[in-house]
Amino acid sequence: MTKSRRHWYGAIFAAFSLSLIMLGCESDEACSSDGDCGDELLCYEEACVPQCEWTPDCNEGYVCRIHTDGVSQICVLDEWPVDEETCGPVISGLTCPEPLKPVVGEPGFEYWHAQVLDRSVVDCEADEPGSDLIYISLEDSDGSVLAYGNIVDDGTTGDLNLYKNGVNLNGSPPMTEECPEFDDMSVTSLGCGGFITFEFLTPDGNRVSAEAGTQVRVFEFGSQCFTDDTTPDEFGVYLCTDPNNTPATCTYFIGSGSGEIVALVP
Ligand SMILES: [Ca+2]
Ligand SMILES: [Ca+2]
Repeated sequence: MTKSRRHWYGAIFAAFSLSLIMLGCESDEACSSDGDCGDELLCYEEACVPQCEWTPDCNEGYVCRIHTDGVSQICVLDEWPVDEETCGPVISGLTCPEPLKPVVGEPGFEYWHAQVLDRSVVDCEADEPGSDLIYISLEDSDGSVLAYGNIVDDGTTGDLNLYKNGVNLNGSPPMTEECPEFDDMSVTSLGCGGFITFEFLTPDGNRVSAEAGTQVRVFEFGSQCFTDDTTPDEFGVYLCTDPNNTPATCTYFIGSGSGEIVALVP
């Protein structure tokens, strides 16, 4: 989609969202399924809400998130409270959102997929849009790498995103564990509101599950790198409760932040 067309859509969405608020649709128009809602609207938490391509399409205070159908994207209220009880055992450099659809994993649950979801809303049309992933790894509690993330669902966004071929996120160790040159072989940018869902592969190519006590490290090109020319990005890390990887189940929030973070698997 061209930049001007995106702006055009954004304007339409913004106007549409405004009209919805004026009509009270987002809070008052009850629904039990998508079919109950008008054109361009979908049913979320029993209210009709507008669709979106990314967060800039939504009104201020709203973010673009994947719908429960696992395909569409909708504007939902951006709730980002800092609450240790809600956040759970995050352990390193993290801030905490409230998950879109909280799902509590069971003790001892094996998670086969993790999702990194971009939360950037500023400078989304820059040439390094959204969070810039260098690698994601699954580690034991001592920080020894068990496996690296391999893309299973590519939800990157942005036609202007030049860094989304994903070759650096194929389950192989990163070329360097330091900050690499910022290029499309070393970095995959999610695009604003974009996401990637990962499985974890050993060097032999075997899948590994994330069990309680392991930790997920996300190394994003952030303030720990030479970032004079890059904008700060924020992202959330989620586990998927469906072992067959239905994207809509990737809602179990375990951490968020910018740059390099480590989130404990509860
Ligand atoms: Ca970026
Ligand atoms: Ca970045």
